[in-house]
Amino acid sequence: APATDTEALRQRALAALLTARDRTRALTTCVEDHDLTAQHSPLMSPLVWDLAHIGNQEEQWLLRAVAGREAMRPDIDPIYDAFEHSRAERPSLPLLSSTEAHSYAAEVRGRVLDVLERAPLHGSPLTDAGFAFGMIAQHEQQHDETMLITHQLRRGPAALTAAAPPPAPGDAALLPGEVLVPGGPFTMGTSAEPWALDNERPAHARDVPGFFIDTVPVSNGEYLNFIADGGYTDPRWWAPEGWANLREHSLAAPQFWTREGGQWLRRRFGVTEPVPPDEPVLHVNWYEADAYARWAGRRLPTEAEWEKAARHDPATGRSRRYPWGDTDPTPDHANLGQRHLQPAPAGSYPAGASALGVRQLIGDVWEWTASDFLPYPGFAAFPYREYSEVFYGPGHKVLRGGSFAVDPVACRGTFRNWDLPIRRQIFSGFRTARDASPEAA
Ligand code: AVJ
Ligand code: FE
Repeated sequence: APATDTEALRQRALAALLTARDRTRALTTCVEDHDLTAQHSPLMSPLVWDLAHIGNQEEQWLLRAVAGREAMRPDIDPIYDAFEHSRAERPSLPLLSSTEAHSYAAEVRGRVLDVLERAPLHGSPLTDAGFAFGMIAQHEQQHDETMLITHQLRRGPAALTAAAPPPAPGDAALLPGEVLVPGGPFTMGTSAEPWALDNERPAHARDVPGFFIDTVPVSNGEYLNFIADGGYTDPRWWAPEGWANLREHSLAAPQFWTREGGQWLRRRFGVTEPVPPDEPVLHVNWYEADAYARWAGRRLPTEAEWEKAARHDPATGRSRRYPWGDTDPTPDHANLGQRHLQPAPAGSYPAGASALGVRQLIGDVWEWTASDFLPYPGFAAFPYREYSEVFYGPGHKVLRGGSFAVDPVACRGTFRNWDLPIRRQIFSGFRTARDASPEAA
């Protein structure tokens, strides 16, 4: 590769690593030590586990795999291997203390910066275009989202400093309710995006018949109509497993909602407020999204439909990197990066609209799709099976688009997230779709 390209890649990798560490530091220094080592929910690790795991993954991939260094602390590898111990059992492991975890992560990072200065960013699949550095920046940012979820589950007064609310949309009331996506093939996935993870690859043609998709994510106001219409008391809207889960846990509204004096309130990062009707609904599981869609006479979009709505440009026939085009996200395009600790009102970010006029596909809330998490034709696990391959199958549903908690480095039109259909502590919402009649399509 020409030297200038290599220098630009090095700068990009450096910036991505530094941005991730700034966020990690903010999330792990705003609470007292006991809040770092406590388990705030059996669904989550103690924050101090995420912190040392971030350092341990960085050590394994950038110091050992890329630079061939010896293990710094081989004794702690099993403690920070996500497959050895469930989240629920992590508090009982001999974890590094918060001081030790901070200094371990800092020590690893210091050595990584030396490696990055000299590493050839080409000549091996792991380092081509700085992939391993980009992968580790994405890994850290994914755990920064995980840690933000832990903060949301934590009881007590707010720990994170209040962020400015996102900008209100000007023209939301004028938007059409849905957008027609014409039928035909489009290119799904990518073979060109240098830091795309294994499950996004390779690019391949997918034929998607015409369909209509909501212009904006489903709002709290719309979701309240479902609740008021008895949505949580009528099994006819629910998949059987979703109904069983609802009964077992007495679900009656999204997570973090409570009803007081005839009004719905929701708690967010230690603050309780009336549910804002114009915000996209958040903290619903796949079954809730599926039931709402059925109640509304619609359905969830498939993963391929979601990606076609986000990337397909009918004027050129090609797929864009992002809904708005091929340029990296700016604050005008989307609500990303924990800049605002909440989704923007439905209809925001006109500059982020897709070629067909669909809004807020990137940022704000992760969007449940109808699809199971499955490999694309030609998939090859890289660089490790445990990132994607071991999760493929009918147990996990795909989420797309990223939330306000996702950093731009870990978000693009092809990025795939997945979770169990009962999960709702994640920053999940959804939009609905319907088939187009043959004439319309
Ligand atoms: C892609 C969000 C499902 O958190 O389990 C972090 C990301 N993988 N460390 C997860 C991940 C390994 C992953 N998700
Ligand atoms: Fe991890």
